[in-house]
Amino acid sequence: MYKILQVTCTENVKRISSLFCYRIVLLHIHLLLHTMAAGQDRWQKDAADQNFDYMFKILIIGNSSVGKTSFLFRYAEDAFTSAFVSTVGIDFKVKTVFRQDKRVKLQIWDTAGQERYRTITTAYYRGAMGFILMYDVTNEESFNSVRDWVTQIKTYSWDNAQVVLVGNKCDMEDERVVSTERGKQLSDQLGLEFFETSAKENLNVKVVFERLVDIICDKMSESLDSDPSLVSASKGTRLNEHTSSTNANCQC
Ligand SMILES: Nc1nc2c(ncn2[C@@H]2O[C@H](COP(=O)(O)OP(=O)(O)O)[C@@H](O)[C@H]2O)c(=O)[nH]1
Ligand SMILES: [Mg+2]
Repeated sequence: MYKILQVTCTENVKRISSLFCYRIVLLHIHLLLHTMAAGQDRWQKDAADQNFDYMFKILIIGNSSVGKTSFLFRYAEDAFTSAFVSTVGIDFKVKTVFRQDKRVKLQIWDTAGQERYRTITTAYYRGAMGFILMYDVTNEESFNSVRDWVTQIKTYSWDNAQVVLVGNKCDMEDERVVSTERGKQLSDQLGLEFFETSAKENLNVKVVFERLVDIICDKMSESLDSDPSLVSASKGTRLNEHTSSTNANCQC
């Protein structure tokens, strides 16, 4: 009798736990679909807004927890939260900047968890014209990963993609392990522009985006000067189709 009761109990526990697991899986699928639907909606809304001269896709990459989401949040919403909330799903924000009378629409993509496994897909890199490659000045490992991230960019993005190196969390002076000099030295070796920033204290955040836009514009002008067919032919360029030929000579 005791044995029968025990078996029944065990089976019930199994049934309940499998039901519980099933519900968790359903919840995850629901969340994923919701995130994708939200992304899709935004895509459609953004695509409909044609009021810009150029559109640049920018990616923020770097190890997990260096501050990518906070950096984007600070730039797009002018806010900061110290709570660590792991990025879920696909996320991007759109911000329009004005550079020398040109409306430049930035579509800024935040890595969504994949950075932990360094499995950011080619689809994510496709069409990106600029990268903000971020490390954390209080985290040696994130600094040591910078070269790997550069390799990823070289492998998956188009040749003209522009990159700036960013050492974030420069407000945490007491916990700093990567000096400004080492950051500068690495950026020189890699041929990248370099900034130290703080998403928390809002230091250099806007500067980084604006500088990256300027670098992309300069590169576009250079490419056009040498070969005007380059811009329309390049797979990564996301110029507005309605952009006139005079506009295409970005005067940023
Ligand atoms: N002190 C300080 N903390 C930061 C800064 N940027 C991000 N953080 C914190 O670092 C943690 C990870 O940030 P998060 O943006 O989620 O990193 P991500 O994984 O690269 O997206 C969070 O607790 C943030 O509040 C910064 O500039 N200064
Ligand atoms: Mg994040």
